[in-house]
Amino acid sequence: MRFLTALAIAWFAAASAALARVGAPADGALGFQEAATSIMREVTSFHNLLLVIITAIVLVVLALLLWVMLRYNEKANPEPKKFSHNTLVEIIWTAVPVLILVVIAIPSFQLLYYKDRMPPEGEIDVTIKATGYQWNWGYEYPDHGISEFISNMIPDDEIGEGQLRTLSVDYPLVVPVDSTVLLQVTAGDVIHAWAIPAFGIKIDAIPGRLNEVWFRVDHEGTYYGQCSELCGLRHAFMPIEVRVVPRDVFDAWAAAAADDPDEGLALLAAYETDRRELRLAAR
Ligand SMILES: [Cu+2]
Repeated sequence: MRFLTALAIAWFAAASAALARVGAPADGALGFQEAATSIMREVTSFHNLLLVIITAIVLVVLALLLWVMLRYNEKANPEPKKFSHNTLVEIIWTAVPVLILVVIAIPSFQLLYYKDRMPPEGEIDVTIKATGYQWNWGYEYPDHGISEFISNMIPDDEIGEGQLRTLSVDYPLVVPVDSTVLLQVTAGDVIHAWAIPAFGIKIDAIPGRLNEVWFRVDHEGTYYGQCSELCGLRHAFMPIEVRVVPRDVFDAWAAAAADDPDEGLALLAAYETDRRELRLAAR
């Protein structure tokens, strides 16, 4: 059985060696991280729409300013006119901003409700409960019989190859690719927030309350985020790492982790090693 699992993992590692992505901040980068969910793609396109609107407004105002400064300065226009109202211009400068706000509001509310509406129960593949603590995250998979395991940041002096300082953890959250995940978020002490930029997800973790969010990752890889609600001394050191793996690797991991979390972790490490070796071999 173990041999078969290893074989299956090696095969999936081969299939996915080229596909895996890293969702993490990069030096000197501008803009958002590459979108890994439909939610983040919508966020990005809404952001691009705002960028167009903002640029257009800045250019129009700049042009108006230059026109007034050049055409109506004291030298070019020594005799100023004395009128103080122009009904047409006043209607335009009231109506145009209203129209701009409507153009912004429609996609904004569409996006808000797209994120907010939970998928029907039959479409949810995995349910996870994330609990924020001072200062780490606990993850539980109630439908897979995996009781809570704790995800701690790797200290600076223990960072290994392929790991990122203040982002990598000792036990990542594991989810299958192309599957709908329902994430329930709460906290055990103070308010925290669970956030992954590449997923377009940021949700408060509040003691005594269960918040829900959904996502569906369409690219295999490792995605990083951080606690995003100031929660105390080590707020900056409770990162979130999500490992997105093929469905079969997830199933194998879940079966192993339900017995013993460490066994699940070993399986995950084996998959990662195989994939890295294949990636190196492909170079
Ligand atoms: Cu926190």
